[in-house]
Amino acid sequence: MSDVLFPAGFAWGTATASYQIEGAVKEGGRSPSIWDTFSHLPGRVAGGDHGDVADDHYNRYREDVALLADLGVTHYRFSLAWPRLQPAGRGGLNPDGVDFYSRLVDELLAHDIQPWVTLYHWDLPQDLEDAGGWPARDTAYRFADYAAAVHRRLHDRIRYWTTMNEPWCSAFLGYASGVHAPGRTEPAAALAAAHHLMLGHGLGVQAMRAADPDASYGITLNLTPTVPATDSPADVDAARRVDAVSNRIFLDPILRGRYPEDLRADVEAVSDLGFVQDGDEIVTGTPLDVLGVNYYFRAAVSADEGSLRYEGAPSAWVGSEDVRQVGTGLPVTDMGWEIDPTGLYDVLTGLARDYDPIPLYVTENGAAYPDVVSPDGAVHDHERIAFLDGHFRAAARAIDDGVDLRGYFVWSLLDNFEWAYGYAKRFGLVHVDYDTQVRTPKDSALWFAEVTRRNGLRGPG
Ligand code: IFM
Repeated sequence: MSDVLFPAGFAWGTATASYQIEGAVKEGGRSPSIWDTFSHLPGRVAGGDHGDVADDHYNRYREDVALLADLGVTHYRFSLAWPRLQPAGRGGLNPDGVDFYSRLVDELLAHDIQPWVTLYHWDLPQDLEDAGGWPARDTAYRFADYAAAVHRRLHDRIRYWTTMNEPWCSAFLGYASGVHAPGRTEPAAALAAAHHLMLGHGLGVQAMRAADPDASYGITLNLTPTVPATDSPADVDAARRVDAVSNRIFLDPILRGRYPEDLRADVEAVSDLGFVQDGDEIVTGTPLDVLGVNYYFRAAVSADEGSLRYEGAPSAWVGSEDVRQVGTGLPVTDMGWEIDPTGLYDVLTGLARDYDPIPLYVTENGAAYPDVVSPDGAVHDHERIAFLDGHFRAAARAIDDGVDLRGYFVWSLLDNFEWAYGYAKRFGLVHVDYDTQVRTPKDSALWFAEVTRRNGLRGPG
């Protein structure tokens, strides 16, 4: 039986985000972000953890690029810290911030690795939150200015630009359930935040494309295939509603230039979406070159009293607070997320079926496990290898079935600050000892290097 091979030129990479790895929160003129503030509030992050030091990537980026080179990746996806580049969230850029990313980019290019940047991965300058945050329309304009200014300085060497990472999390975990920074629990504000994230995205793409039409522009969405727990009409409708407020609330304004009608009805009691001004949906629907897909799990949902998804926190599913997520009995990762590679296949083929053609990249997929360094000095993370192997095969099946999938980024290069879970959850291909900052490539890193080298997997799909 033949091996599973990916198309020639397929992009293999790993992904990280600034606040999760950089540390150095007070170095080089960086200002506080909402995550600095939030993580230092008592009880918000497990273990009282914060990103003050994280992986100290700011000072160790050369070592980390060498690790990437050992993985044989063609691309590296990382995010730019807005508070490092434009500390006040407006005005001129901070030369030290530009210099840091410029050095990182040069180091990557020297190793023949293409930089793939995300302009916003959740670290909003605190000054902008103080001025209203994402629920305030002005933040969209601030983002577009920031995007244009950074692009001006770095587009000569960065050819792949992503505006936002997972705006669903920024809007609904940040402003509805409050389990992420800034920790607000205001459902109507969360809907406004979602809109302004998309508005900022569209304005940012327009500004960057005007300056350089030849680079690649896109956005990354976390997409969660949602299925009813039973075939009862109530559960079937719950799945439709959660799909609307999780997936289509972004997919439709971005890929079709209009909000889904059923979503408008679902959230009516919370908001009339009066913040959507004439012409906004043309901006959110600004044409893109790629769509980034982050996939972790499928959600089975049931209509019930009160969402149990985020224990103790209000529901992130605005307008569908009666819906809860239920287990289906599949094995789970250390996050408690069910392992379901067919969900990735369904997301990719569903996009190809339901929307106009657009090149797709899996910009994140990976798994947390409680990895330890063994007495032999290695990290034997066989569960992660099995997880990735299953998901890579699902992606290959989607390509075979006609999906225009161009690349795959594993989350994550390094163990890092996993937001409200702090350092308790390890997603890295490379283990990090947070006391010593020693990096140890896990068995999955060695296995992944073999995948990138052969551009595929041993054995049939
Ligand atoms: O760590 C996060 C990342 O920042 C965004 N996507 C999901 C990952 C795992 O939770």
